[in-house]
Amino acid sequence: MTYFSVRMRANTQGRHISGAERIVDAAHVAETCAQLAQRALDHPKGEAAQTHLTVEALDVAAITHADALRVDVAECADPDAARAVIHGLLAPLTPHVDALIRETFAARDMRGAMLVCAGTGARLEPDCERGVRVSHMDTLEYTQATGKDAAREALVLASKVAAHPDVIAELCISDDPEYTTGYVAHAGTYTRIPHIKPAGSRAGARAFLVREGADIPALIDYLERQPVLIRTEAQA
Ligand code: PML
Ligand code: MG
Repeated sequence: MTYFSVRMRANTQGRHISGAERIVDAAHVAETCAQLAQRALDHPKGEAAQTHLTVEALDVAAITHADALRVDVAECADPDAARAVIHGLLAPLTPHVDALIRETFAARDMRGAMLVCAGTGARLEPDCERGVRVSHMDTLEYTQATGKDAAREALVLASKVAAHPDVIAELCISDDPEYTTGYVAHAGTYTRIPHIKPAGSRAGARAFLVREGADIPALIDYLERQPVLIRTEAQA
């Protein structure tokens, strides 16, 4: 069977509004294009002025598979409690945890994720305003998605990222002002963190904590271009 990567990115006067993508078979390409185009118009950051859709046939032999992370939920009543959970999860992994958390909350409208060296705290991506956009991933079995399904999509993305041996952990705060659940992914677990930011906040970004000495061009190539299908629990 032929698979297609269907990708949408939308902006208004250069400001990133929305991006989403699927990997689907030929029978689902048209409806996926329609759903993603509609999403760019419905985004809480505003109706996008420009929407770009890409449909790309994939080499089936190049597609790899990975297991979904295990999902856990932290008990957090407010953003202070959420920060304490994030700190508790990431502090054992890097001496630069405070800067990592501060920078992730300070970022705005990035298309992609920050790459942060666990050993030095340095940013590793070539364009720090844009970040590295994780692409070419979906669940192994086709799942019907009518609108934005943030939790499902984030689990798929985080599972692809975590499958790379040079990524130690991920911190994610949605840049959607109305979406206040974020997560930390580490050691096979995706910990959902409610109330990570106040409703209405424009804060939001992803940061990947990367092993010191990692081959960064190879890691970026994997994150941006390697097609990966994720086995979820239902498919195991
Ligand atoms: C995003 O908006 O891209 C990030 C969504 C984070 C989802 C967290 C969750 O609900 O599990
Ligand atoms: Mg987003």
